[in-house]
Amino acid sequence: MTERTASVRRDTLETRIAIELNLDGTGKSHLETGIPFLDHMLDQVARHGLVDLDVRADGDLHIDAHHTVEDIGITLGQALAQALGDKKGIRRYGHAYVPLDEALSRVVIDFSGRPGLEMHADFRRSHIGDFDVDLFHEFFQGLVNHGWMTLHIDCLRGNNAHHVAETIFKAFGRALRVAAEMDPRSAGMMPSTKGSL
Ligand SMILES: [Mn+2]
Repeated sequence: MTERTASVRRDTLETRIAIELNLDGTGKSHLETGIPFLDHMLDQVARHGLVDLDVRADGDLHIDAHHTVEDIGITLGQALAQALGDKKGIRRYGHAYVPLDEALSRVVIDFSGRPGLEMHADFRRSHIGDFDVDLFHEFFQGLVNHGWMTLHIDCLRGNNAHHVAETIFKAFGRALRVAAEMDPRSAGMMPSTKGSL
């Protein structure tokens, strides 16, 4: 099997992001985004997605975390698209339910070739530590726009905002693992009657 890896650098006047991704990894991560809570969430994606993920960001955090979080989403989307290549032989769809104590989230992925995000998660706090919960939507919007994927995120219940966020990122990792996995039964076929994704 050819290596399904990506290396993406994205520099703007607001942020400089570098991401290395291996879809067929073992869950190793090296995360230096400058935003500890985002590092904690990306660590969940790597571990539960069994992808190797290296993310380094140097963003304008003196303003706030908005540009950096959004641009990491964009760059990770680009890395996913690059690593997936022509998508021949992948499962394409993946979903997962992940609980953490009282919180439960469901994430459904389709590497459809079309950007689309449905995110339904109510947070009972505006911030987790100093992390603004609005930024989760910015992250996933950037990710789907550049990863050419349909993503449905539903937090079904949960009180604790840290738990809610963690179930979303863990479920995303699990769903990613399934959707991006090579299906041994597919014989390298494109998982679409259209012939391309
Ligand atoms: Mn945690």
